[in-house]
Amino acid sequence: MNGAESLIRTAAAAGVTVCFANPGTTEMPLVAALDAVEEMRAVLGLFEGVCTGAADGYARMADKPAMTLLHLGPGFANGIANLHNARRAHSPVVNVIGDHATWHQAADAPLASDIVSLAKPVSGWIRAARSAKSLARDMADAIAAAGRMPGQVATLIVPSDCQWENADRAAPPIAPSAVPAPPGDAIDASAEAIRRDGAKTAMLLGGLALRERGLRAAAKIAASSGCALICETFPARIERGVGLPAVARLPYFPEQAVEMLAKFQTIVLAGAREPVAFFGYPNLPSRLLPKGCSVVTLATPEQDAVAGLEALVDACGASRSSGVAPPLNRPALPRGPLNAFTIAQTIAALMPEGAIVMDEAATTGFAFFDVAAAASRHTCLTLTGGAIGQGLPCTTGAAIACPDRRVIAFQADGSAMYTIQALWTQAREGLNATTLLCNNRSYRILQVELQRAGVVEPGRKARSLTELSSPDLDFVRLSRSMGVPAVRVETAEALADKLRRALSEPGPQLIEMML
Ligand SMILES: Cc1ncc(C[n+]2csc(CCOP(=O)(O)OP(=O)(O)O)c2C)c(N)n1
Ligand SMILES: [Mg+2]
Repeated sequence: MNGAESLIRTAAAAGVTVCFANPGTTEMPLVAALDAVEEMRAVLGLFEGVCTGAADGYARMADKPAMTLLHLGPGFANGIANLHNARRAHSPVVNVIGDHATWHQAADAPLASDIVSLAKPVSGWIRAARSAKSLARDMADAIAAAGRMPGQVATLIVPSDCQWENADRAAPPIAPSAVPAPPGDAIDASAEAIRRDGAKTAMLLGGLALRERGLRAAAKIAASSGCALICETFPARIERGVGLPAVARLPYFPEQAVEMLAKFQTIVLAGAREPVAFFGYPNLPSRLLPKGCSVVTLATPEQDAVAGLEALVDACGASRSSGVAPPLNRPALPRGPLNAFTIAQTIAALMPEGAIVMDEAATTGFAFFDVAAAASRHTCLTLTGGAIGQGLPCTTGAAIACPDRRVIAFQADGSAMYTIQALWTQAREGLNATTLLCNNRSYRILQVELQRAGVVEPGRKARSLTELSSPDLDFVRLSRSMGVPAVRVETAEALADKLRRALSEPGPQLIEMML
């Protein structure tokens, strides 16, 4: 076998069985090797940001990495924004980037570039392969470095001669290092703070703390101590819905976040970082906690927050408290015009048990989190790193990771246009992905930010940079042209009708919601 085949066989043996690819000439031996390994699924993305965002969504749902296959520096660069989101999500992703043959690199051919420099800001692990014979081991190391959730982005650069020259065999899997449990004194300090400050304490939950086990443990602590439960503003993945403890979400705008946090004397961080404002604004703080508030770290995002919370249940003597949430009434179907509330209620009323909702709805999404607490059990994924264009790719990867679950992309229009070609991949792969497209014909959030900056009457140029009109986008035609059936709706009643139908049929569909 050649180096390429040894790499793909090594990946499959380690359980990495999906390759989101957009290859070129420097990856041809790897492309050919995919056919030699039955277990490896090859998924074409028509832009590298689709591949990297899909790998992120896959990792969040599968708790293991997929690989991407990308073309030299420029191809990789196209995928960086969604790798930035993956890094913020602590998602394990293995990038394999083809490069010029080792002996061709000195020639500085047109596609040559400094791939390592491009990879550094988004990768926790980087290696450039040196020979075909060591390539299998390089791949095993990359997969181990990427780890599980919480993991990291690992980037392996593979010159084409290392792919086509002879190799001996695949490498056996290397177990990723275990996610470290938080130290005992972190648990003691958290227990002491909660005992001391009771209802003046908030636990800020992030990462694995937002899975079912973490939420149930946190709910026991809250029930026994009176402490508040708040989740980070943009969780990578949170389990939600009827029967699960509800948590408040830290608001996006710093004024509102400061207000929510003002009454607390102590914050216990469980898998979350200390909260900071999303942006700096004149006269607003960077840190959001009130002056004098003490910060106790139970578990960092890199540590096992579930183990920390479960140990804290015992340390607080909360094991007999209830982690069971009181029943909530499922939202009723609304009537009338489409807006953030009627859309949120319709989705929450109709989404099936086990749905996965990727929320990149931006300003149309603000009502959804609270309303969806009363929906069927579901998983919510959000835009961890703020780099828009993640929603449709992440949906694609989540649908590949969970073929038996329905994935709903709750998707803003401007953000959709960055990676709209993910729809084609959804059609080609026959994924159960339903896109609910919020067409407000604008970068609405930027119009809000202009107002916040005191620009009451934006000028012609400022308006033109925040309006998505002239020409209007037609998402029904865009979607159909990529093989995804689509309809347009203008009322909550029509949305309910079309959504019910879309959710009952296999394969992807798009519903364009006119706001
Ligand atoms: C990669 C990237 N480019 C640009 C931005 C800046 N940005 C933030 S929100 C936004 C527009 C969002 O518009 P849309 O998705 O239509 O949502 P709406 O605000 O209309 O609800 C832009 C351009 C960003 N966050 N990330
Ligand atoms: Mg918009």
